[in-house]
Amino acid sequence: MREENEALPIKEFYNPRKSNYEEVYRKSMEEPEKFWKEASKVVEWYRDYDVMLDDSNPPFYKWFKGGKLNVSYNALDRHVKMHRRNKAAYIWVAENGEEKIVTYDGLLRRVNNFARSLIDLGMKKGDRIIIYLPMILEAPVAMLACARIGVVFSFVFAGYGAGALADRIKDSGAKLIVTSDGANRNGKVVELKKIVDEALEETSSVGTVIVVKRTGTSVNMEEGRDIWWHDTVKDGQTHVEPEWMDANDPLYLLYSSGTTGKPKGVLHGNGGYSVWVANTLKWAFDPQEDDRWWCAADIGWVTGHSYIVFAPLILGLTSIMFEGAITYPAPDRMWEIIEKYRVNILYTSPTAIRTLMRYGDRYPKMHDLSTLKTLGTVGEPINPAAWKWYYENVGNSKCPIIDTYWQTETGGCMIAPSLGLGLPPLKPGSGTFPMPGVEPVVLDENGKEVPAGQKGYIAYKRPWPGMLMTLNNDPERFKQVYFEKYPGMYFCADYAMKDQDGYYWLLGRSDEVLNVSGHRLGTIEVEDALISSREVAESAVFGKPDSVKGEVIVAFVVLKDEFVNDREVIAKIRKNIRENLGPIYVPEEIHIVKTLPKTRSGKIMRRVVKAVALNQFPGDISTLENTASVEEVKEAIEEFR
Ligand code: 6R9
Repeated sequence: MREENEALPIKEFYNPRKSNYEEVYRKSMEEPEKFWKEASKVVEWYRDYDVMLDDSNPPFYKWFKGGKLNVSYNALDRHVKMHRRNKAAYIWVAENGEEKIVTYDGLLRRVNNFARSLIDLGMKKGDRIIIYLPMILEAPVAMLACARIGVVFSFVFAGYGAGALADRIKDSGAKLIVTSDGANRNGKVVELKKIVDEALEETSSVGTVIVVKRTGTSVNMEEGRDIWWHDTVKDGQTHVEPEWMDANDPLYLLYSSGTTGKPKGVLHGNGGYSVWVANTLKWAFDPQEDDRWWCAADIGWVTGHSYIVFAPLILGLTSIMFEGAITYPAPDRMWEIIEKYRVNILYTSPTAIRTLMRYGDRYPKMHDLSTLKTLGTVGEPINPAAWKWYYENVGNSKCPIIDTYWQTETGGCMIAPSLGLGLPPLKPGSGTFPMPGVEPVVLDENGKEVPAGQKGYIAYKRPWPGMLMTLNNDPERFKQVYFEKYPGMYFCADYAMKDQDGYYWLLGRSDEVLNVSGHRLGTIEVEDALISSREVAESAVFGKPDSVKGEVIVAFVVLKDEFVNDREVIAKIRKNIRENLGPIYVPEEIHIVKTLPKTRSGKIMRRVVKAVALNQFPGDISTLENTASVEEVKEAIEEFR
């Protein structure tokens, strides 16, 4: 399946300064007490912990029990006291190109001022609020202000609609919402406040709505409920004493991406989570004091929480924070930002890379990308063709690609090359090895470890500090979803393979498995093969019930621009798969569409394609970005019949 491995030399990015990955990893496995004592010093504790890990009530593990700290103190005050007072915490770039630089001192001031407002509005430790904001500075300010006073926030991505927002308000029991009048997206305005108003019609817990003026869109302000941020938050110098939180007090609640049924309210804590995100950023990316770090995710997703807000601030880094879309106003937006702000480390997703790749090599070539040292990806398996394009055209064949595998539930990276500890030779498409403290295992259906080179389910044999504490309102589901399949282990619901050299290959979700003539095939394998065809940009594959074979494979593909008029294109794609994967993998049907249904975080919603194509109920589509794509899928199927 990953045929391009052979053609690509395995790159040696040996980092002689740091060549102790094996030693560090071994220590984390054999002497965890010592290891975590050291690693936990990445944050400053108000009170040291007594017990590294209380595992007396599995799977409700308590890391760093007895320890007290405050995450906003660690993200801000600590740096202001040291030499980073005037260092930029964020270089914020608006969609229209406007920029703002906020220093650590400036960010602390803003956080204190907003924390004061929250207190004045009656918010106190343990209360829940919703943050529904676009990529503006008020987003990290609000998150950190909550962390400062012990309010648990749930950030709802600003691309969600009213129904999804209402579900999250209800499940979280939020008392207050922070939002904005509107959000800029692709040159248009999304009326966020209006969506909040709609959601609030269905819910009853929210008493206050704080509205940031961002787009100047006219909004309805309900007397006694809605207040403007600029009227409420005084821009003075106020000090709000950090609330010293127990390591296992909750920090935030984040609903995980809706690829299955009802969203899960993943709850992360203060201690373990902050130790985990800061260390994993250091281990995986090795950022230096003066580096400019750009995690190009949206703050509304876990990647943004961990690697735009908490980890980089705890480490005292300078981050780029970008409001807009990477292809607006032109497909070179990302490259333009890298050149203009001399970005050193870029962390983005395979979807973004494939999107930009579709526009061709000339866009990255228009810009000086020579400041880049390291490139990262996250969110889905990266197919070798995209890896190669990223490596050659963006990194100029000199930047290692840090492919980070993790989940909302894991808090931070779990499997990724450790640049900070001595990078291993890279294999395109493999996340390489586990982070220190992570003990993965690839198992068969019955919990038996599968031999090297064989595919199985990935699970973790021991808890790690960044793991979710529970699911909101649903401890039973927490136990059942993650700990029932393999008792005593965390089940990821992903397929993986460990190769002869010990490298991990993540092969997609196990919950979308195909069974063709008794062979179990991963949708990702077929999709990888499809997008490795010269002609194909994106694809979604699923199984259709078949009376003879059990299931047959159906594929929906988006073609690269230059192939849209090629009459032979389907035959070529078929041939490519047959040659690469074998005849059993050749889709029975291949439909060409212009776009595929995606979640707002860019994940293709295979489940929706399948349901629409099979004329079934598509389930929850609240996370769907482009509804027009659904019509296209329908039309393609009708035409076929
Ligand atoms: C961080 C994030 C988690 C799911 C996960 C897996 C897929 C993420 C990946 C990857 C292969 C990678 N995934 N990173 N698969 N290689 N580097 O994306 O969290 O939105 O919760 O998604 O994404 O299937 O289980 P989340």
